[in-house]
Amino acid sequence: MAFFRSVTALSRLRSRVSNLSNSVRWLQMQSSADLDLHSQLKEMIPEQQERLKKVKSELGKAQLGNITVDMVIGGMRGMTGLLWETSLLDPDEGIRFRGLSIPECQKLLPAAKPDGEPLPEGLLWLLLTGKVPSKEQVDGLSKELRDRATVPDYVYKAIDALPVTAHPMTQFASGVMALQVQSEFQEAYEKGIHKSKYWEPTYEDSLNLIARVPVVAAYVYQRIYKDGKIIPKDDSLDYGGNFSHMLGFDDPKMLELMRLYVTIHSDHEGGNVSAHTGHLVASALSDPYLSFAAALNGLAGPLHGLANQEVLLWIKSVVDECGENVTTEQLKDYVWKTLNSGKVVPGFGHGVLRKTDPRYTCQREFALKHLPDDPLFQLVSKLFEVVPPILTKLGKVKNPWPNVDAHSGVLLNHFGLAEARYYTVLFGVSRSLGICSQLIWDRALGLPLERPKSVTLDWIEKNCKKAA
Ligand code: NMX
Ligand code: MLT
Repeated sequence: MAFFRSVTALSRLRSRVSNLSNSVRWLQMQSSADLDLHSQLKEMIPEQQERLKKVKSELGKAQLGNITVDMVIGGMRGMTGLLWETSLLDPDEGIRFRGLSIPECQKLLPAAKPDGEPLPEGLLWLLLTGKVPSKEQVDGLSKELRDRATVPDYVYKAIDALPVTAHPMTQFASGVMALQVQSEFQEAYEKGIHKSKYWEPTYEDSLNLIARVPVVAAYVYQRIYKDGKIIPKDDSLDYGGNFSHMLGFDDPKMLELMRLYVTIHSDHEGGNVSAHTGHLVASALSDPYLSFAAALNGLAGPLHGLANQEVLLWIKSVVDECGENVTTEQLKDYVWKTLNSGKVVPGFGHGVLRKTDPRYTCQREFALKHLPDDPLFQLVSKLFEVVPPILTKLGKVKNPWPNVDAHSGVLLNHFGLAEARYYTVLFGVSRSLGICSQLIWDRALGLPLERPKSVTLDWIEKNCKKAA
């Protein structure tokens, strides 16, 4: 019997491993002897350029679906129109970063400690190369990012020129624009760089930008909410850990939360507002700073990244009105009150996802492990039960389930980062990893200017009657 049990267990394990290895079959686990990130990319680019050429010549005329008037009027929902290499979103399963789901990333990417959360640098390596890095490679990249993390004085002065009451995203995006002064791409372009070399200064700008945005973001936090003093980086810490440290939070659990946070918010394929904006602006050969600042301005909208701010403010308004021990009935009434006043329930719904966002699920697991008794976490859990049936009842909401933003605020709040208006800045820091990784590939593959065709209502009325 014991023999059969162990055979069954072994075959279950084998099938789990083979499922995992199927989804990552093209990924390579790497040894510390492998090349550094820049050299790896240099080696990969000619292969990928050939691959793109082949796809164009062999599959260029393949149809990817019909474009309907509904799609044109309805925010291009369901219309495939972008090439985005770093991640792909499945409506039911959620995001896969270069083929790896979030639980797979948690298993495979190097962590700061045993069984810890993935290091965002490891994810950056994965996004850029499609390969899972070794711990040594990730440590090397952590150091490289720390070495690049020097922010010129005029960036702080540009932020200081704004009233301290300006929204944190306005201050952050202004800081990113000020970083642009050091763009190597812009300088190289002005000197006449050959287009085959565009990716090199784009890589430099991108790594510098990724390294510097946590410093700028931390300054914005200190300026608005603390005494305005800069907390210097700690050379013993990784990217996510250092970001938490520069914000003034050194609890080891908060460091782990920040690693998870930066990893899971980094990329969500190409069509979301921030990624798409970054890609569009970059397609005009705008440098990574200009492109990323534009992306941030999209992220700052309440239907996109600002939803994380809206969620915590909304949860706090529930507590203000009904108290922490709000009953299910009170909660239902509050949700209906929100809907009846013409507002959305923040943190629920999605343009593509049709199930609970796995980024919500992994944050819930983090909460169950580290803060199961937190009253706001318990409220978030209650909302998971109460909100979806109500949204379903409305009859028009395509996805009643919670998204990434429904959960992040209560985790940050638990560790003392309670200033909800700041939350989208954290999302923005993380998104630099995804947007910049794809931007380097845009340049390496020589992707063209983005310029879709638009039409007028007149045009639709005149030309679509027959088709209808
Ligand atoms: N609360 C109330 N109404 C909603 C919600 C919601 N959470 N989600 C969708 N609807 C409404 C939506 O406003 C639309 O109404 P109308 O026809 O009157 O304009 C209708 O349902 C159909 O919308 P969908 O096709 O289901 O969703 P769509 O793809 O247009 O929008 C979101 C997706 C994410 C913008 C939408 O679900 C929403 O507004 N959610 C709340 C805000 C939010 O959490 N955003 C964060 C998304 C994740 N992120 O980080 O970016
Ligand atoms: C994102 O992470 O960008 C959001 O979930 C929105 C989206 O994917 O459209």
